Amino acid sequence: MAYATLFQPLEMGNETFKNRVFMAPLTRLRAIEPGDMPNILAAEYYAQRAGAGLIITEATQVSLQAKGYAGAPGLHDENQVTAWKVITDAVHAKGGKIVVQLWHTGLVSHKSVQPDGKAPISASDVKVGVRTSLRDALGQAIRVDSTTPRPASLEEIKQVIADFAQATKYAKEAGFDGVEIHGAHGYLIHEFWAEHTNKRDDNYGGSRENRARLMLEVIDACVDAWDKDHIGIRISPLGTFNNVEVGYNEEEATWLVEQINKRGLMYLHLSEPDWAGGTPYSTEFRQKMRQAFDNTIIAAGGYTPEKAESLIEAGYIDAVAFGRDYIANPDLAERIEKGVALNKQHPETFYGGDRKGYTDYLFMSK
Ligand code: STR
Repeated sequence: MAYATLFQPLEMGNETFKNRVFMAPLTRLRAIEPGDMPNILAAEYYAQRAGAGLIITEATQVSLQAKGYAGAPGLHDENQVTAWKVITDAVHAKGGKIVVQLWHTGLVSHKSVQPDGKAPISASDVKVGVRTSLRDALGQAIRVDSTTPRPASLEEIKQVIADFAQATKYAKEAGFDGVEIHGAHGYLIHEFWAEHTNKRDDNYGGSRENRARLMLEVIDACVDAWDKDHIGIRISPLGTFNNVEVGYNEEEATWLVEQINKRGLMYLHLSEPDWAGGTPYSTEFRQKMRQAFDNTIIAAGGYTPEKAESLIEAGYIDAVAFGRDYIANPDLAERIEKGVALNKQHPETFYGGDRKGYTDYLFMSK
């Protein structure tokens, strides 16, 4: 079972990536509080996975206000930059490449993790019925209903955009190979895009142009802060995760990707609906995505290597990102290439905890 394309190098931005088996962004909720510092174990965890063509980090806050989960790290102060530098150095020392995924969690947040104890911001005050993960007195992850959000003021929207730009500068300083904007899964940027959660009547709501404005302004600010060759974006068209997108609209999704395409970004990362039980993309929709976007398309969501290989060969995608398989297999790319069986996953250690289920999954025996 030799793969013809999965292990071909890929040109993206100004760089060459050694293969097309990428590590998807994976929240692990092991960051240190207070301070939202990546855990020192994260250097070992990511370095173990340096065989991936590209590592996309766990989603990382652009500000204190962006926080929604206890244990997700931030990239909004110099201490965090110093901590992330240890991680990027460890990955580079093993010949890997790593970008940081930046998010604002919007309505998924909870007032207890907000800097001012207020309700989290969103486009509007729509409650969608979603849960987040906080920590109890012993530091264990506990699931809690998110706080009903309040509409962001225009000043707060400006600040969010500035925070994404500043985090992008910090990412460069911390030695990352780029930045991925989290525009998917019902977090803040997606909440502005989705009609279900955006009831605004100003320039940020109503028409598709207005609902896309936050996403596109964030992209432009990040490109200004670094350059287009180091910025990618993840979106989840036709998905309904976190109860945000309601109803499929292929035409609007295609229009959005066309607007993103005008920015000439390093890549478009599509989180497909399959992983969360949604309807798989049709071939026609894949064709539309490919036509709308000129640069690299990364796909993720319940992929097998075989499916990835055939869609790369058909020309619809360029690379695949694996999530849960990368949690359980530090050497996933090497295993796929050699046809070696994968480790068993332990979902009870996905979120929170220590090295168990984090840095202790075994490598294949040589
Ligand atoms: C959804 C997709 C995404 O972009 C980021 C995350 C990270 C946190 C996850 C979340 C996920 C799914 C729902 C989870 C949450 C942590 C707690 C929450 C698993 C994968 C629940 O248990 C309801």
